[in-house]
Amino acid sequence: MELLFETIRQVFALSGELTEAVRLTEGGIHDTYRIRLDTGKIYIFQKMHTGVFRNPEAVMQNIMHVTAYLENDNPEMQTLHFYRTDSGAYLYQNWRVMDCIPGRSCKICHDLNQIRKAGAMFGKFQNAVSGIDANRLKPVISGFHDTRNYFDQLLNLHSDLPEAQILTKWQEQACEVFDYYQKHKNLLKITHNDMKCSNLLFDSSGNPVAVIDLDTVMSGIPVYDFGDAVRSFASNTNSSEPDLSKVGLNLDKFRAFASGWLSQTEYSSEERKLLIPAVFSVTAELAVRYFTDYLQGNLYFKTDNPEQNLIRARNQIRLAQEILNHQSEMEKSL
Ligand code: GN1
Ligand code: MG
Repeated sequence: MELLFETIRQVFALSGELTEAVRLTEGGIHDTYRIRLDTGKIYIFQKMHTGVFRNPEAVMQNIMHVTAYLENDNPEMQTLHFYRTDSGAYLYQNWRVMDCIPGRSCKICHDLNQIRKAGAMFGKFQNAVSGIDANRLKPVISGFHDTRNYFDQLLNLHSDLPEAQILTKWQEQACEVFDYYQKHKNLLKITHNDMKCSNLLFDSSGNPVAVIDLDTVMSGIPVYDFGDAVRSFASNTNSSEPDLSKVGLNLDKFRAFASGWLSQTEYSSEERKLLIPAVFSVTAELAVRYFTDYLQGNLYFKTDNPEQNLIRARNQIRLAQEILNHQSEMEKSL
């Protein structure tokens, strides 16, 4: 590995000697390393999963457009900075290099004040990117939040496991928000599409500093970003927790996140009604995605063992059930 990192360092013309390489395991798709050079500078070296992102060049073009837009429109917002090779490319054998933004991410967050600030930061991000002309960004994973398609794919696998039965029963309810946006395509906007807790960096005082992971910034369903963020911020556990008795939705966390989010975003009354249903839709969709990947041999999400995607699916099924149980309380507190 060290030889490869040294090649990448040279290809991207980074000066200094490599002193430390640490594998980061939070991301579920790419291979990611934090690289320290003797100049004191710290970089992220990341190999893109081209089975998931079939056109990594298009991903980088999108990111360049998004970061340039943010730097111009919201200069106070820190964003990602990628390096180019001598020939001007952002990729070398599907590896890319970016500055490591100082800050820490969390898989689960318990401080309500921090969660409220996170809601405001993510809301501000959504507000900012929604101004990008959708024609400028390529759909780098087609049907990425096509909830109906994920459910149809699962049905086609004819699984008789209990998880398949629960999920199938939920299909129509889970697809309501997606179907609404299919009928009102003018409401689709540029969104983050992966607005989970760990895609926000915080400083040591718990203030959010930057939204990271811009790979899937493209046209999407605005309320799904809210749903995804609530799914991860308001959960009692992270999605790998196997003990289902611990899995649940914390309403205080939900209220904290939602108040921050709504301080930065605006919706028509019609769209606002979809915010809470979207929390269920995105969670059920992710359960289907994990479960389908398990049934198909774990080709999409990174796993440490063959059962991990099944454990994740069960966790998200339980969380989706908890979301349904608390739906009216969430509605009331919006
Ligand atoms: C994946 O790679 P990562 O961890 O940022 C996935 C998201 C899921 C998330 C669940 C391109 O994101 O859709 O919500 O895992 N990204 C892709 O943790 O499929
Ligand atoms: Mg991602």
